Amino acid sequence: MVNLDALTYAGNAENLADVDADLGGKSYFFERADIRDREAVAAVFARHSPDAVVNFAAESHVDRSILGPADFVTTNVMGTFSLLEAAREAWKDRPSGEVLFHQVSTDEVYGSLGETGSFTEETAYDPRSPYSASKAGSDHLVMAYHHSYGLPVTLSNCSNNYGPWQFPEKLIPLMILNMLEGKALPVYGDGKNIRDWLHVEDHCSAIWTIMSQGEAGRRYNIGGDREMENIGLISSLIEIVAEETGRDAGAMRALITYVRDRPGHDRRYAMDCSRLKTELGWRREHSLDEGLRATVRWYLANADWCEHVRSGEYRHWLEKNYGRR
Ligand code: TDX
Repeated sequence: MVNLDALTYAGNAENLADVDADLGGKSYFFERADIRDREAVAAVFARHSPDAVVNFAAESHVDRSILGPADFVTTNVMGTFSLLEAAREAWKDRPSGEVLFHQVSTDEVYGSLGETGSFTEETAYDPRSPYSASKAGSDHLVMAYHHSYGLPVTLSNCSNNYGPWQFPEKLIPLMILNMLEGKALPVYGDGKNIRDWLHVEDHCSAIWTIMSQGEAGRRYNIGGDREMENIGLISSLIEIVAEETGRDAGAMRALITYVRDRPGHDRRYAMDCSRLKTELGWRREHSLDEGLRATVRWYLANADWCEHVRSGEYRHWLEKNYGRR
């Protein structure tokens, strides 16, 4: 397995230090490179001759995309393009059953839902943030490479992930760490936006299921069937942190601070995952209640990691994002 990563602000070599110690140089290889760099990507293909590519690489944070869209367009669109070109060239003589390009995407490309309904794989793309527009663009390129060049591809659109190792700009780790530090818990708008939450390990098992059993040229929705209003989720986290640490839940509730809404904030996402469940038999393993508790415990047990990732750049970002709200 080759891990190609540019290690930008949210990347951290420490996350895979254990894997590197056990398997590095044998069945695991780390390549520091930027997917926008076509020569570097081609060189990685030449060195390792991969049979499959899983494109996890992306600028992924919606608020960052609103403040500075350029990296989203270049990394997500042009970066995916350079991976596709490398795969097309490297695999031109390979039968389609032997190689696969899997594109990891998001529910956000489908736009925003009202109070009812859910996104299916037939829902038309309607992205509304620079982030989701850049993911939509890259998804279209992936499908175009399938139709135009016969590249074997699969694509997955997943709902919000949570779990260990998540960079604390995302809602759940940000809230946990701010609770532990007695800092304000910034809730955008009225706190009633709805997200569907899935544990990262369930996301990975779904991707593996699609790669091993899915049909080339097809997209698959992935979700947790677990919709929550943001404010409800934050309240659950407060209860869990109180139980796990003995801190006063009332004092943490007093930290909730309603701030100006995210511009263009999508109201609700919900995924219809029946294709993945009925055709490929996938099921999630983690319930949200158990997964959130395990996540809180992980952040409590990994204070050093939290300190390392909350770098100077990260503090600067928090000032920029929340300073104007
Ligand atoms: O401080 C906050 N306060 C707040 O109310 C933050 C960081 C978020 N929110 C709200 C905005 C969203 O409604 O919480 C919800 C979740 O926010 P994020 O963690 O920023 O996730 P979201 O915007 O929903 O997008 C995430 O899920 C889909 C990922 O960042 C995307 O990469 C993924 O595609």
